[in-house]
Parts: sequence; structure tokens; C-alpha cells
Amino acid sequence: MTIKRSARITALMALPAAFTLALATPVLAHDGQSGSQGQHGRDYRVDLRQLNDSGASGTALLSLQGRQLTVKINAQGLVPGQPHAQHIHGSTSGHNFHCPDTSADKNGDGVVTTTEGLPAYGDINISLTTRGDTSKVSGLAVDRMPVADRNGNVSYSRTITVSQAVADNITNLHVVQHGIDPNGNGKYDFGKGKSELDPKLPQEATAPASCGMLHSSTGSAPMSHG
Ligand SMILES: [Cu+2]
Repeated sequence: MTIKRSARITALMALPAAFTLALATPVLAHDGQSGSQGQHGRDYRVDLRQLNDSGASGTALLSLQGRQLTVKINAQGLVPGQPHAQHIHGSTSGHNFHCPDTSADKNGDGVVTTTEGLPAYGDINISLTTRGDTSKVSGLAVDRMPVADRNGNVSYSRTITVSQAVADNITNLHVVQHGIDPNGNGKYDFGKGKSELDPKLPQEATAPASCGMLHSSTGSAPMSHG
């Protein structure tokens, strides 16, 4: 079963309330080691690695000047022509969140859903929208999320004013892109069932496609953009 794009977007736009509810569920703390904050560098590189066998990959470069955070993402292997919700996840209060692995797939259906991934990668801290609000309320505002081109590439650049807490704890955060197509039919459908966030949505539209943690970039590492 497929749904028309307009219907899907309408449904997704109605979602933030439900999504926020889901996110309000307390997340499990991991062995809470505080990450040391990067005092020697303000540029960070993120290697985005696939989740859910999405085939997605990419590189994000985060550059912090005071509270001005510039995020540049070049990603490949995403579902062509489809919006891809993307966020900076994690906590600024010392929780050691990280990208999930397949062990997060609690029900063993082969997909780590957003809900299953949350204990690992934490709440949405920043929604990497193309315009407007960047809070977690905009987490699934797919009308303001980047759409992959016909080859499945996403190129994104935006400068966002972040909180001092984010600026101080940026290395505890990580980048997640959502939207997968496991049956390879080129669109989000219900092949993997309904989204746990909203039964009107396909799981494919909200499941994570890639995740990457921040690494300090000392400026000498060459960036390769696909
Ligand atoms: Cu996310």
C-alpha cells in the first residue's frame, strides 16, 4: 500500500505532538560518563554510517563559532525524491548516548525503529530543517526537511544559533538521518509496517537511515564529498 505524497506530508505535519509524546518517555541512561568537551577545536567531522541496511552514508561537518553552529551535510544512498528528517540527537547533560547497532532491534523485525533507537541515540536536540524552527518540535516537519535528489543525494548547509549547553557539550551529540526503503521500490510504503510514531505513517518514513558521532577535526583531515 502506498500513500500519496500530499497525504503523507499532511499526516507527517500532524505528527509532532505524537512524536513529542514519544520523546517525553524517559530514556535509559547509559553508563554515564561525561564526554570531555573539545577545548582545542571548534570543527567537528561526522562520518554518517548506515543503519537498517539503508545503504546511506555521508559526511557532516559541524563548525562552531560561539553559539553559531554551521552544519554541512553531504549524504548519499538515501531514498531518491523523498524527504529525509534529520536531527542532532543526544543529551547535553552528560549521558553517553551513541549510535545504535542492530541489537537495538528489540522485536527482531530487522528494522531499528526510531523508538527502538532512542535509548541509544537519545532525544532530538536540534532538528536540521532547511528553514524555520530547529527545535525538536520540528522533528518530523518533512516539508522543511531536505529531499534527496534523483540519485539519492542530500546536500545541506545551514547555520543555527544553538544554546550555550549545546555549544559546551557539542561532542556529546550526534547526527541522525531518517527514511529507508528496504523493499527498494523507491518510496516510503508499509512494507515494514506502520510507524510506531503514527500508525498512518509508514515505518520506512521514520526509521533511521544513518547515524554518526562527532569527531574533533583538527583541520588537516581532508573532506571528501561524494
Ligand atoms: Cu532523528
